[in-house]
Amino acid sequence: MSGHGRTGIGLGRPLVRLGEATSTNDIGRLLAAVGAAEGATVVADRQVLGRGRLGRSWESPAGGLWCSVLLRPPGSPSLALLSLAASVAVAEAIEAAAGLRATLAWPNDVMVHERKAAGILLEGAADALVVGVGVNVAVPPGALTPDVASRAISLDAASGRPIERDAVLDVLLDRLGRWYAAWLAGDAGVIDVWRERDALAGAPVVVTLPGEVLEGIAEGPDQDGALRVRLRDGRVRRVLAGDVLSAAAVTVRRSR
Ligand code: BT5
Repeated sequence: MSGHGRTGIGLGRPLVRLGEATSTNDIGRLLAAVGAAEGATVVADRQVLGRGRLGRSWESPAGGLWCSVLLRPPGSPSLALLSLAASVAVAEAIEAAAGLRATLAWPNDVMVHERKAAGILLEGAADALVVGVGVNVAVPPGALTPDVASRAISLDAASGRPIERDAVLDVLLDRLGRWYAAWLAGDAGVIDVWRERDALAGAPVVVTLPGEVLEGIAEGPDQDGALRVRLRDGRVRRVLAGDVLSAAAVTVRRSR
């Protein structure tokens, strides 16, 4: 059974609403440290130090959904698969709340009209996990730096109608609760659902790893959540962590 049918784990209680935070993941980690229950959620109108992966920053002006959810899975589980499950939950939430088709770019970009609508940052916090989700719900392009604005998209602009941040949050917590329950139960069905949304399947990609750059064709995630990249000589490399960009995106960047 996949996360679609399963009864979800209730998330979003308590719900802490802040006007401003450094990063909602910071608050999520604090909640973890003081023993808050699984499902505790923080949402901020703005983040002044929003972060992405690998030390990158996440621009978080007013109008977006910037939130973090505390999870307390038992044992030491596979975070790669949980990260994919969270991406699927975000894509489904965007579709349900805004009526937009959302695709996924490994490991955790959620794309609408081939631009980044949302990102996910999973962090360990003592004996807990914090799932940070950023969605450009109603972020005016002028509120982002030009470089980010040129690759980002907001749900209201993409759908041509106003979208409520809390409507996205409600459905996100529901979808995340279902996919989290499926993942806890060892259900690897999320891989197939992820693959149905894969924006990069069959596309030429450039993968930047520490000390190495791979060029090849993306073949989607394997059963462990690692990205399979077919190199020119036919060999397949599994990529566990790194940056994946479509070759087209890299060409655009190089031509500047
Ligand atoms: C991510 O990182 O995509 C994870 C973003 C997670 C943000 C949430 S918001 C709530 C919680 N609290 C936090 O502090 N973080 C989480 P990564 O794959 O590393 O992508 C980062 C890159 O996305 C940046 O280097 C920019 O190029 C781009 N970017 C920054 N802000 C953006 C935005 N608002 N919309 C689209 N792209 C953005």
